[in-house]
Formats: sequence, C-alpha cells, structure tokens
Amino acid sequence: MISEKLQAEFNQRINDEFYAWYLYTAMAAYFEHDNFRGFAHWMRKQAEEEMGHATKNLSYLLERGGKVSLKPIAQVPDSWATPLAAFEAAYQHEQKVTGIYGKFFELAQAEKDHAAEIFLQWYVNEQVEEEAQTAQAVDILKKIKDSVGGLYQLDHQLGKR
Ligand code: OFO
Repeated sequence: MISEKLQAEFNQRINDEFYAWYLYTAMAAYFEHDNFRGFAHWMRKQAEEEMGHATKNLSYLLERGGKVSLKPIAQVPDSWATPLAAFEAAYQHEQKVTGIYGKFFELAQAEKDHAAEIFLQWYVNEQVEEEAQTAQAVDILKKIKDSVGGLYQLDHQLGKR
C-alpha cells in the first residue's frame, strides 16, 4: 500500500501531466492556425506523450492500491508571440517538470518506498529527452532568427516526428 504522502504526490503528477497535455495541445492549435503544420504535428505528438505520462502515473497509483483523485486542469495560454516564444515556453516547462520529478524521487527515497523510487527513475530519465528536444528547437530557432526560409525548413523537419 502506498503512503498518503506519495498518493497525494502521484495525484498531483497526474494533474501536472494532464496540464502538459493541455499546454502542448494549445501549442499545436496555435501553430496549425498559423499554418505551421510541421510544428503543429510535433506538438500533437508531444501532447500524446504527455497523456501517456499521465496515464502511466494513474495506472501505477491504482496498482499500488492508491486512490485516484482528478483535479481541474489549469488554463493554458492560447497564443505565443513567435514560434521561438512557444518553444522557449515548452523548454521552460520541461525544466520545471524535471525539478518536480527530482523532488518526488527524493521523497520516495525518504519514505523508503523502493518500488516507487524505481518507478520514478523512468520519469527522471524521460526528462533528459524532454529537455534536450525542446532545447534543441530553441537553439535552432534562435539561429534562424527572422529567416522565413529557415523557419519553414525547420517546420518541415519537425513535421517528420
Ligand atoms: Fe511529461 O514530460 Fe513533458 O511535461
């Protein structure tokens, strides 16, 4: 049986991951509206991943005999000033999530819940990829600056995700 403390944290993580799904869905809609179909496709794929992260936590909490309690999902923005601003927001979001899972992992260690600790290692590792891919897009967009050609080339590339 999982502790009350960890149960509350798992419920919060489920909410965080649904929020991430919401955020990337909003970004996909923003890009599609602006006819950046490749960026939109990339964001939709990312949103699907976030839904997977949410349900992975949810299934685990149930498997451990915990109670799932779904909270409201906070509102997300509906537009960003530029593609760079959107990817910067995505990168900042992922950095925040990395910190959250780091603290959660430490809590599982403090609670001596070895099973939860091992389970959470997956998220700690996943965040390496989550940060790397958004950081890479930010870096390229900064290099592209105002080049429309460069922007559409990246749009095409990310559309292959
Ligand atoms: Fe769930 O990794 Fe991004 O937020």
